[in-house]
Formats: sequence, structure tokens, C-alpha cells
Amino acid sequence: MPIATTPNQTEPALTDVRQSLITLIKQADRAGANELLDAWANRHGHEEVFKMLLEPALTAIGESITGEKHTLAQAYVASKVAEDMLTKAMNQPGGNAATEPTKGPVVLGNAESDFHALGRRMVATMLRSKGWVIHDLGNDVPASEFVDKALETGARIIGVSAMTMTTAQGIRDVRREIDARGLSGRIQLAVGGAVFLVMPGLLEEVGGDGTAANMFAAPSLFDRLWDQSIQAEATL
Ligand code: B12
Repeated sequence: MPIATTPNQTEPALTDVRQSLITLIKQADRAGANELLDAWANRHGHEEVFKMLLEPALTAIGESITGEKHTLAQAYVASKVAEDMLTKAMNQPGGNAATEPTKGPVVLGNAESDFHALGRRMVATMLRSKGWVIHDLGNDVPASEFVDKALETGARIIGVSAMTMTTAQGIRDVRREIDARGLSGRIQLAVGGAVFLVMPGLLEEVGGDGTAANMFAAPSLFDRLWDQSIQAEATL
């Protein structure tokens, strides 16, 4: 698909690049989408690819699943393309592997019955690049497993990702488990996922201690929650 250029520039208009990406995903052309994103990343960097192209495309595709403009299979292709990009970003010089771990540890995972791995993986990648040690428990993690792992590793933060209304309700069990074991304050509960953006009261409803809208905002949230945990312990 040809991409239009803006006047006096060779750089294609952002809206056209996004549209081309969505078209390639719709055609399940993973290689084509990768090629488009690679070329864009070479000019603007990997971080910008996520901010300017992939997250908006995933949101647009997600919104139109309900309107039946896109299928779940297309959402799946979109997530695979994003994972390809994530892997490449991690392998860049200065990417994920390069930073000395200096913070944490923390525990991350998707809420029970939630299989939307991508957002969690992006948060983990961003945190690691900022020096956090992450124990990533993967998808579909029972509440007790989160808390067991936090105790085993000495983590002060449990981060739970949930993308649907139903799976977000499972976070209440993590809250209960933390409180029931007398760990309130000492273990902080970070929550996130697109559903928290569209339902402002959900953070309080499920008993989270804080949330971040995207991976770029996650490091400052984790810094804040870590400090809160230390303060809470000092007052015990
Ligand atoms: C890709 C996708 C899938 C893929 C997931 C593949 C994968 N490996 O991840 C597949 C096809 C498997 C899938 C399945 C389903 N999906 Co789906 N999916 C999506 C889609 C299009 C994109 C999700 C995504 O990857 N977004 C991109 C990432 C980068 O964004 P993110 O996850 O929000 O993460 C960012 C932030 O939220 C934040 N963040 C995320 N986690 C955390 C955690 C912490 C601690 C913090 C601080 C921050 C944070 O940082 C991340 C990075 O910036 C969304 C649409 C949307 N609007 O998001 C629907 C969507 C989430 N899915 C939906 C549904 C309904 C389903 C299914 C139930 C469909 C079905 N009928 O089977 C199943 C459920 C499976 C399950 N039980 O988990 C609905 C949920 C509706 C709702 N609110 O309840 C959505 C919103 C689509 C829609 N409009 O209907 N899906």
C-alpha cells in the first residue's frame, strides 16, 4: 500500500503509516508489518515505534473488534507483530539486557484467567531497562502464587496486569491474600491494563495501590510504591 508524504518532506504522514500498519495486520502480513516498523524504527527509534504506531494500532484494532471491523485473529497478529518489535528493541544496544540490575526485586504477572501477555511483557521490558529485577510469572497467575513469590524473593511490589473487566475482578483476590497474610503496606499492589484506562474507579474497586497508563509511566510508579513500602514498614 503506498504511503502519502507531507508537503516538502520525504517522511510519510503518521496517520498514513498507522493506516498502512493496520492494513498489513488485517491482511495477516506479519513480515510486511515488520518491514514497515523496522524502517520507521531506523528513523525514529524503537521507543517511538511503540508510542506512535503500535499502541495506537492495537487500540484501534481492539476498539473495532466489538464493531466487527476486525477479528480476534487480527488482534492476535497485531500482538505478534508487537512482540517481534519488543524482541528487537530488547536486543538493541542499551536495550533490556544492557542495564545492571539495581532495584527490586518485584513480581509481575497477568491476573488469573488473563492471557493478554503483551502489555505485561512491555512493562517488564521497560522496568528491566531501568534496572529493576523482575520475576515474571507469566499469564493466568492465581492470587496465592503472586504472594508466595513475593515472599520467596523479598519483593516489595506485586504488579498485576489485566485486560478485561472480568479478569480485573480477580485482582481483588490478590489484595485479600496480601491483607490476610498481614502484608498490607509492606507489599504494594501495582495494577494495569487497558481496562483501567476506560474505568477510572477500577483501581480503588480492586484494591490496587497504584496504576500506570503505559510502560513509559511504569518506572516512576514502581519507584513511588517501593518508597511507600519502606515507609510503611518503618511505621510498623
Ligand atoms: C491483542 C488482544 C488479544 C490477544 C492477546 C495476545 C497477547 N499475546 O497478548 C488475544 C487474541 C489472545 C485476545 C484474547 C481475548 N480478548 Co483481547 N484484546 C487484544 C487487544 C486488541 C490488544 C491488547 C494489547 O496487547 N494491547 C497493547 C498493550 C501494549 O496494551 P496494554 O495491554 O493495555 O498494556 C499497556 C498498559 O495498559 C500498561 N499495563 C499493562 N499491564 C500493566 C500492569 C501494570 C502493573 C502496570 C503498572 C501497567 C500495565 O502498560 C502496557 C504497555 O504500555 C485489546 C484491545 C485494547 N484496547 O487493548 C483486546 C481486548 C483487551 N480483548 C478483549 C476480549 C473481550 C478478549 C477475549 C475475551 C475475546 C474472546 N471472546 O475470547 C479474549 C480473552 C482472553 C483472556 N482470557 O485473556 C476486550 C476486553 C473487553 C473488556 N474490557 O472486558 C478488548 C478490550 C477488545 C474489545 N474492545 O473488546 N485479545
